[in-house]
Amino acid sequence: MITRRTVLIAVAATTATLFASTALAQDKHTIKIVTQSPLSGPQSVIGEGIMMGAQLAVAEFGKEAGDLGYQIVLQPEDDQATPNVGVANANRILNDAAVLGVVAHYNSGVAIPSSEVYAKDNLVMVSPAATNPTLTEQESTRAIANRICGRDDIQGPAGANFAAETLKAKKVYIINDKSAYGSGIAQTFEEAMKKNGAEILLSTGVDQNETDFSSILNRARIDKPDLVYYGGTYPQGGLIIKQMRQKGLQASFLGGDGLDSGDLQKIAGSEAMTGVYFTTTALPLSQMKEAGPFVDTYKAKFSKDPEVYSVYGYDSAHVIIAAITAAVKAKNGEMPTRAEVASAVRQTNFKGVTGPISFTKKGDVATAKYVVIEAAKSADANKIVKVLEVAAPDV
Ligand code: ABU
Repeated sequence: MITRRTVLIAVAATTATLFASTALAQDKHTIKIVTQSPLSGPQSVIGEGIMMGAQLAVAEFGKEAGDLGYQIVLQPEDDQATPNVGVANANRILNDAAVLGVVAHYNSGVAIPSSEVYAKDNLVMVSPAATNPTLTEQESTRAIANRICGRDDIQGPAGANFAAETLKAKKVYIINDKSAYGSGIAQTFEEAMKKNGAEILLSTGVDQNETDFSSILNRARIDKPDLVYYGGTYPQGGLIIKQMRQKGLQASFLGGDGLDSGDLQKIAGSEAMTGVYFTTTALPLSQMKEAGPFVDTYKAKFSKDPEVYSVYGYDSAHVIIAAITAAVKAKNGEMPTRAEVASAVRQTNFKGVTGPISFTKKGDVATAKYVVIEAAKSADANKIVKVLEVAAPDV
């Protein structure tokens, strides 16, 4: 039977709930997600793209945590594609208790030492693009280091198989930028090319700030390699392509996903792009089935086209936001610890825009795509030559 007393208790309870949720809305706990990527310097086009992708994810997926009383905010940091800067930022970030996850880094050479810092306090990182195997092979960072892209111990040999089988490359020049990424992928490419019976005429490193490749390319005019392979990123790769063609070298040019930027053609010049190929761990956005709404929202918000790694920044942030939300729910609304968020990230199992996302025990995405691209005069017209889907090694 409903009595006056029952009604009063019900009204009081409703008022208390309303009051509590209003107070919650006015005084939400802040949880920070940091992006660390190059926001200045030659690789800033990619770094900004990753940061902007993460920004969209926070706007879109932060609402559920908001309903639970937590406001998720994004804190962008500039690692300048430089290991020392990434590590210094990582140490500062680690001291901010509000930070529960990091979308980082673009560069493997920055990701690997920075991950050692994050691991000191179980701060989880999800990399959109760092492909050097060491990132997920080192025991010391096993609990916190994750990536949603592929690995160079698969990407390098995939490039070598394409070079041998399709380009029929027999005499090869290999240049790397001495970074963890560039030297690592060049090494896996070289080993696979030797197994394929190719002759390596030159294998050498160049400083990352080098802009004049005359001495190598003058030698190539005499040696006449049929392929130049480059391990490094698009700002320097674009210059090598441009200078090759200026010197009349028509050899094919091949590199890894460090070349996967709309700026490659802008730097090399569209007329230099014949015979240019790269492997990457991402389908072009135009071919990614679920990317339409992401691309439209990105263009509307930032008035520019996304880079392919922008959507990997978006999915990386989505992984962390979903893990934070799940960890808050698991604790009945209490603030989760960093270790609990790291553990929840490893339980991820959803379909991102980039594809299905779940992680191996090492933190690699369970299955990654490896794509061979024939670069066209403009990035919009790049052609897919081959797509492989390969399960991550998890021994
Ligand atoms: N994977 C593309 C280039 C970034 C890096 O791994 O260093």
